[in-house]
Amino acid sequence: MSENIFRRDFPIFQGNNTVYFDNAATTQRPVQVLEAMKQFNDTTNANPLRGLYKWSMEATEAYENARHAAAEFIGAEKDCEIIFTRNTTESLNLVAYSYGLSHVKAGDEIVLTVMEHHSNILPWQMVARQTGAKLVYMEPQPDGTITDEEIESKITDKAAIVTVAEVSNVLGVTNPVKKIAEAAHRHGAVCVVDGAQSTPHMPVNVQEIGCDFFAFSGHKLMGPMGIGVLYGKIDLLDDMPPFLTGGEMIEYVTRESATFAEVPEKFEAGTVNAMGAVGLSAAITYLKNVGFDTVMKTEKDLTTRLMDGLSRIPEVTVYGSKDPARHCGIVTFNIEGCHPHDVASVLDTENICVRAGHHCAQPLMKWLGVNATARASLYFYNTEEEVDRFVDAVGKVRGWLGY
Ligand code: C6P
Repeated sequence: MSENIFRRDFPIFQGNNTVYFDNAATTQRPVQVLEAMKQFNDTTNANPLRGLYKWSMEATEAYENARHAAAEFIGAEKDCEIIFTRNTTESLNLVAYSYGLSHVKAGDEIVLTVMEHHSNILPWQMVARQTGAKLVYMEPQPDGTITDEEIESKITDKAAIVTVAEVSNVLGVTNPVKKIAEAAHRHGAVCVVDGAQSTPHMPVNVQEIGCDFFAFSGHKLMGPMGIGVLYGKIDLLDDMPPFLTGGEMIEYVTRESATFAEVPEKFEAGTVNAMGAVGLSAAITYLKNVGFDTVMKTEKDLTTRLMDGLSRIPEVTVYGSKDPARHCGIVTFNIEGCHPHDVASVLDTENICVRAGHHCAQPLMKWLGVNATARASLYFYNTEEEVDRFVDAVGKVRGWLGY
């Protein structure tokens, strides 16, 4: 079996035999990311955007360089279209509270899919509740595909917002975001893409997609937790009210009122997460050096091996497409007669980490006709040996649980 040359970069994998198959929840961090953050901490740490002394100005420069790296990573036209947030959830809430509440009206429709993560459902439920708009759900085919007919029938002139995950965190399927953005614009709506699960696995270009907003998290692509990105088209961002207030997001403040700084500062209230941004930038560099060709090929090969293995266990049901290439390394399954929480706990005794539960996608669970599932999610640093250990252990779970 082939050696995975990237594993040696990850301190957490050294000196143990833990199989980490929960990469859709969060990824591990290579030493290059940790070192970039340590370097910032040890040489540059100061509050950015405020001080007129060397460290603060260097911290500002490091923070703005990270903004440029994020802009380049997703193909944004301008650096100022990148707003740093805490994570995808905060990015989506920013769009909902700021754009949503100021633009959506009673009778409008907010179109989304049943496979959205709760972080891309709850903010829109809030907008619908507060404005009198209606939520309209696009339904996938059994293999997870959103068809052209579904797009055309659900996105109409009533749509004000159309929002979709580029990759589902449960089915792993990639949604036709470009077609969905085009349909949204044809009907005068804006298109919001949740890129939490796509950015770690495939090249993304927001201008090619044509979306108006795009959200992702640093920790899902080997960066630190606590740093996320919201991309927005500058004309829309300029026109939006602030989401949170205070700190350097102001221009001028009187006792009664305030005027606000330009984008992106307008949306970055309080002290920013500069060390997180530096870590995210290092993660982007690391990911680029690995290369998306390698990421996608490794994930496809490992997923093929994993799905082949599971297909030989009669009691296992895998959800979504039968094609491993359409899973982005995410394989969601159940074992007949076993609760997924028991499956995850038993696998843990074999040092295998998978997630079990509703995966923050309860409307999708309902659509699948289950309460919960187990989920293995791979990344390019996983290996064939790990897949074989996982398949072997899954084959024994029923026996271990007394069947
Ligand atoms: N999904 C999972 O195990 P945050 O937590 O804000 O970084 O990301 C939220 C989020 C939004 N959209 C999608 C498609 C996601 O998958 C997630 C996070 C993790 O599936 C944790 S619940």
